[in-house]
Amino acid sequence: STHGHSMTWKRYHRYGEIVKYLEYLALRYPKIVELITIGHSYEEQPIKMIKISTGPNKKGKAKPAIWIDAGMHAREWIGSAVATYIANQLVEKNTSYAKLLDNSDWMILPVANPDGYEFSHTGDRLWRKTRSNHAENQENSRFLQLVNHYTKWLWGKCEGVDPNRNFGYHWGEVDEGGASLDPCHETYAGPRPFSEPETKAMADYILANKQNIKMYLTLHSYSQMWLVPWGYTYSKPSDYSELFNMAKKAVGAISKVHGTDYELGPSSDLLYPTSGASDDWAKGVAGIKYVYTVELRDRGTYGFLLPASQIVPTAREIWAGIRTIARLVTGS
Ligand code: ING
Ligand code: ZN
Repeated sequence: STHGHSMTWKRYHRYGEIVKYLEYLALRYPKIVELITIGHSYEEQPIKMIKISTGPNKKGKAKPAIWIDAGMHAREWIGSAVATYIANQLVEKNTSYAKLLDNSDWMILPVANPDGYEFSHTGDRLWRKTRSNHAENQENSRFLQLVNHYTKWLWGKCEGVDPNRNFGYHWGEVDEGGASLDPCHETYAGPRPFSEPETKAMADYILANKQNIKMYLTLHSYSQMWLVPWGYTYSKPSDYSELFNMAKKAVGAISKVHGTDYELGPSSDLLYPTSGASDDWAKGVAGIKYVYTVELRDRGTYGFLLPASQIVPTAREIWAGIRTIARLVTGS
């Protein structure tokens, strides 16, 4: 195209096209966009993100930052599309967001699980996990290895780990319903915390920047929910009411755009208790105060197969919600 990239937000894009768009942004807007490779996936694809910053504040200090990741679960394509839409708004319309960018930096990782994302395009559209193989090298009995081998051959489901059960906070505590220690299960937590290069790369980058990150957002789908920690327990963090009230403002701003309703509450209540999710880790270990998992459209009509015609409306409403609270969190 004449733009030097192929992003349209009218269809879902492959990982290569998304990376090309990030590269385009860094090349075209070098003063405000930094392209960062935080690590490599199991299949050795580079895991790329961008940092958007108009520079240090007037006192020469780094600005408070907002972190957004998406595409942790392979089949949840809408999250990655929304993440690149937000990057597009902040960078290509930076003059409209001058005040916001005066007061905040943004770290955007559109595809946290590139191997899974690609496999959901080429192999199994409903793939969720990473693409690693731990079943083979586990200290299982030869019998279990044999069973695993044939289960895998029959079902092809034993590869990979659920990245959103692989983070190192209360990891592996919940082993029922919401998480599993069975490699062939959709919510397999992995052989140990951060067994996946994808979750390790993300966590390392966040830890290295944790003093600046004021809000951690992770985009998932589907069900239209704005989830507040904790996931691993039914009890609430001591600052739950602050997190809840901030989230209420996001949900209010979302509904103003097209009237879309997002349910608000703790993930353990609204969905199911789980352990090893990234939001719990971001709060419990990285110490970031405002931490949310956002479950995007829809409520199940199309589910994971959300039509591409809903990318822009979904992105517009979520961006309204995010920028509203980003201003409050960073004091813009
Ligand atoms: N949902 C999230 C999942 O990882 C979630 C919901 C997030 C539960 C955080 C607990 C903690 O299962 C999807 N759709 O992935
Ligand atoms: Zn998900």
